[in-house]
Amino acid sequence: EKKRLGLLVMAYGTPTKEEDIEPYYTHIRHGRKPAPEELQDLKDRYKAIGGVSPLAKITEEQTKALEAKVNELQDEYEFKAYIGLKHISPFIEDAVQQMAEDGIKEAVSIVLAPHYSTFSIKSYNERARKEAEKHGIQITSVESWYKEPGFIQFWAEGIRKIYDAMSEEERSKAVLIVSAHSLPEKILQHGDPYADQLQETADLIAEKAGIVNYEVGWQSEGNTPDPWLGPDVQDLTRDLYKEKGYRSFVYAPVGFVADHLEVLYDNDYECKVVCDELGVPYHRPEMPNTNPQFIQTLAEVVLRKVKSEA
Ligand code: FEC
Repeated sequence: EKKRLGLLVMAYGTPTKEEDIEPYYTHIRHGRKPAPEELQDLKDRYKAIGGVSPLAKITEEQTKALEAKVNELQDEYEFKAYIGLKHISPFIEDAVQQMAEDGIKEAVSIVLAPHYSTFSIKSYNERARKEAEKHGIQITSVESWYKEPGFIQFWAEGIRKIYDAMSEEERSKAVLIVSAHSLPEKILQHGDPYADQLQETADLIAEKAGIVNYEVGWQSEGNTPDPWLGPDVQDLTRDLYKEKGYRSFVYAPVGFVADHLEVLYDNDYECKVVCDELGVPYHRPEMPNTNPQFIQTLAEVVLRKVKSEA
């Protein structure tokens, strides 16, 4: 008889219909309603990527694929997956509650974001742990998985493909910009590893892909008065063009794992606008989504966590 384990897969979440955009945005802003023009701006961005974000569907597909993979790779445990979202229903708490109703006593959790930060992974994990405690569920949480060889390999291959398709002339003037979602700079005062983890990811990917010219950048920063981690990828693009003479730009938003607003708009539209302005090619490798090598990597991370606790 296999042992039953809950697999809590946590992700950011996205509105699936227009009327959900306001409550979603309000939740992201810790309960402060956005001003009408802020809300309109967000609605316009969703419109620009086709109305709704593909993220909800991709999170579901990733979760299903991960559940199947962890069950396929071993025969000691029977995993049942639950999606718990940060900013929209089903919330993390809903997922844990559902586990309790299903009689789950032990669970493992993973966040669909590679880098640890007090602002992101820590808050996901704490919400899961708090709710699990209420129900007497024992939960262990993966904290980060940004340097998994399979993950590095995934990005290196996508990047390599782009560079291999370039003319020699283009390749010699190309630069790789490795990025993640910006966070308020104040996280650094508390020793947050987020920025170092992104740098390490960039170093590992560049080495694996054999890319010498690469830079780390930050994207999608919030609309608040306090300073955010920089340089912003758009400013960085202009600076690299001017100061280092690069004439082809390859963007690897490695802090994300799916096609969604922050990639389809902030990279594919906003960064591309800057590239068009400068008259240089814009490139972006595919996102992990349900790539089998990527799902296999996440499955191995989950199983390793379970075995280390057993
Ligand atoms: O709907 C979609 O397709 C996109 C979903 C989405 C992902 C995502 C990932 C991250 N965020 C992180 C931090 C912040 C901080 C703020 C913030 C604001 C927004 C807004 C939207 C949004 N985020 Fe997000 N983020 C996604 C969507 N995010 C929409 C609000 C409008 C805007 O600023 O663009 C600022 C909050 C504030 O105002 O105080 C901070 C981090 C990640 C990557 C890790 C993760 O996935 O959890 C960190 C996907």
